Amino acid sequence: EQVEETYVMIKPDGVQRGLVGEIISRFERKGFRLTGLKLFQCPTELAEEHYKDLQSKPFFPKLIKYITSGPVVCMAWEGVGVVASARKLIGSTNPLQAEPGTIRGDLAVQTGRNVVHGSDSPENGQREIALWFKEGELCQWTPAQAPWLWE
Ligand code: YYY
Ligand code: MG
Repeated sequence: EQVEETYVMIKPDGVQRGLVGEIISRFERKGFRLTGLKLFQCPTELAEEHYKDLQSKPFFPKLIKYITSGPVVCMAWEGVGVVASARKLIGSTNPLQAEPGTIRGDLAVQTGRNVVHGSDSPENGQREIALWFKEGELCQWTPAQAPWLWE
């Protein structure tokens, strides 16, 4: 059982709509470990680097405009299975196809306004955390709940 890290980000629509507490709560209650958290106005170059695999897509310019249109909330979460689990909590890319009970299924209607990002692999989790956080912005700590969450 390999400990993984994932990068989760509340996009500008989530911040503008006042959903920050609601979204963080869902991850917090689940039982992974939070190792990084900040409100951040993303520069264009960083958004382009983050989404570089999508550079050739027709929606890329719109996506970069959206992600840089206001502050985002950057999070790093750690734990066994956290990458796939966070994607499940988030739901399908198109919110109309996302299951009820997921963040996108409960809180969004359009792919272009789907309120939250989650890394799609452990490799991308590490890559994205290194991209969005500086050294010294991440905390290794032991939650008081640890023995009640992890055997
Ligand atoms: O990982 P996830 O966010 O679920 O989807 P990706 O395929 O990685 O696309 C990233 C991002 O791009 C998506 O959350 C919204 C946007 N997007 C879009 O605006 N239009 C599409 N047809 C596909 C993706
Ligand atoms: Mg993706």
